[in-house]
Amino acid sequence: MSNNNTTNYDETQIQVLEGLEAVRKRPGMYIGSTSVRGLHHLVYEIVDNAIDEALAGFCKNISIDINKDNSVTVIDDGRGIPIGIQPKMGIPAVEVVFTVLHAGGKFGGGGYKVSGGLHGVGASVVNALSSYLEVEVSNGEHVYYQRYERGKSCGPLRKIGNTDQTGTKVTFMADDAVFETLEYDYDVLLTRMREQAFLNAGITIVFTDHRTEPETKTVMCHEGGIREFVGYINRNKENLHPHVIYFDSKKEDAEVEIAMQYTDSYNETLISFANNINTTEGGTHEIGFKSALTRVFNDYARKYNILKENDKNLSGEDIREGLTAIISVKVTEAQFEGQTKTKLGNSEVRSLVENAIGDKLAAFLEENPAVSRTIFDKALTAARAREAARKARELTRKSALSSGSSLPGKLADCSDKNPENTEIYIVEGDSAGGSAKQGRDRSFQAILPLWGKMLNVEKSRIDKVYGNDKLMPVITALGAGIGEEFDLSKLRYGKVIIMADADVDGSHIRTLLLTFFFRYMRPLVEEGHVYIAQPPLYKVSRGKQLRYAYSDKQLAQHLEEIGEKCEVQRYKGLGEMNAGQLWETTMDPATRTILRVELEDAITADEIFTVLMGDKVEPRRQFIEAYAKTVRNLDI
Ligand code: 28G
Repeated sequence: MSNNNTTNYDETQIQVLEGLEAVRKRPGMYIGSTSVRGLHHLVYEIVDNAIDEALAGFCKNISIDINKDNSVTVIDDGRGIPIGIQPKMGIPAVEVVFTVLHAGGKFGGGGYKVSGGLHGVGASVVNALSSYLEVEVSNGEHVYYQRYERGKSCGPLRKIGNTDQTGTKVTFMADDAVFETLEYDYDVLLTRMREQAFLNAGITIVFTDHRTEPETKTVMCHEGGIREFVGYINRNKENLHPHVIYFDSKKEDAEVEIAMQYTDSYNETLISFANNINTTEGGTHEIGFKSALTRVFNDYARKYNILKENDKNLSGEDIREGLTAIISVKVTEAQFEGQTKTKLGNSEVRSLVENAIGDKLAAFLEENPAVSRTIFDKALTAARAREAARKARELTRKSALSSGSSLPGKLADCSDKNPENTEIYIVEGDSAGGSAKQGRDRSFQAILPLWGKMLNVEKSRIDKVYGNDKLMPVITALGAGIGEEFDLSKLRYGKVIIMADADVDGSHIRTLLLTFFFRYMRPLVEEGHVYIAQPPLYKVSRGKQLRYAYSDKQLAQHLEEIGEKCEVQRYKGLGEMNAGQLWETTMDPATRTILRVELEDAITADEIFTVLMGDKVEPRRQFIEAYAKTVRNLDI
């Protein structure tokens, strides 16, 4: 990428758009929310600035420390934010960066900024939302220091010492009057930092959590960049070829890198970035990649008679089965579109990516005939499965038409048809299903009982899903289809609530269903429609007094409050509650708790499902040991 604009970049270009007051009034506008997510965004914003300095070629090391008191310190060894007086404002540039909204040129154009956080906000937003922030700049001669409180400087920039180093150090304490919590989640931050270390080959990121005893420290440096990223994502999967395929291409104002590797999985993992921002909504870079891949593979298959004259072309999905690919593009004038501004719009990027991979992928196939054969075998099997699934789908449609109803026989539907009001309980076991049907409010609650062994979709293709007697009722009841055809707007119930026993079997069913939703109805999970019911674990009674406990802690509380002489019943399953109790404890919106299933990010979720439901036993054991917390969250 060429940075020919950087030379014109001077302090006069900093645009003053709004005061920091606006940020404090409406923090959500600038950082998305004031939940833990927004809190994490503060860290991303500051780290992004350090990464930009690395991208500009001046910084090699970045450290991030979560301090004991939940303040955060970020240090880079770049040039140091300029301390010279900015003519327009008459204050040091560093003070402008921290006190003037949109300073830094993200919006002004002409800047070198290519990475960026949620809404392209910067250091001044972090400052505005911090009870205090301290910055230290080393310019190779002196160290300068300034402190701010709630965005306002506490005094002028001061020279506090001498140094032969250069760099920037920022410490901030998020404002507890703004944020719901100040408790950072180390794993969430680590995932993001690791991603940045992969995307910016060669920089070293040291991430330390001082809240634990001893401190938790992770050092990340990936000389191999996104090649290593693919290897990392595939580390728990079975590869079809040992080396990650890699292409890159540079043009004047755009740069593209692609790394890919096939595994024996039935899923596709395509992750794309534009200017280091994860473009979860896709965009022109993904389109370019997919069309090149489809074209090159079909050309090769024709040339070597893998596809005969009368055979149809392989579809893109068939060719991408089992593929893990990362696309990273860097463009000077990135256009972000879509609901969450994570879709790349630049039209020129499409052909850039297409051309970058075309020739090189064709060459790879020619040079690796054995690998090519394996990939084609897989794609051909995928194509046959997809065709079988299509036929099965037609059959279900026809039988639904002839029987007059497309809804499963076991479903007890609700009378309201507006998904905004309705919910469906997917209930494990016939007897619990019976109580749920009796206990429910039939105006807006539908019940679908499930029983018996559920299909593990992690180990089967889509043709096994169609016609599966456990999953088909779920698919038809929800009414939105599966896979490529899934259409959230057709969803028949706004809330999909999984209700299973609080034991090992129940947990297994929950995980299998969640895996199915994640692999075949991902928007359902992403848009927050999936919930887990929380049945009580104990009933505590004494005379006429009756209480339910949903955890051991709560049980202890109840026992303390109503005394020793009470009766405790431990529920082993939903079936032990009668209809009235089930309603009261687990289904009545006024008294129940239900947990919404949230995806922190798709990459981590993919990893969790791969490891939990896949073939490899050792990674599963390690995972459960290391991430007992995550598994609990997932399978609450
Ligand atoms: C440690 C926490 C986060 C940063 C720099 C370096 C420069 C810079 C940052 O400039 C834009 C351009 C010049 C005023 C640029 C230094 C050019 C020459 C920089 C960081 C506006 C800001 N020398 N390092 N910003 N300038 N690290 N780390 O924030 O005119 S921000």
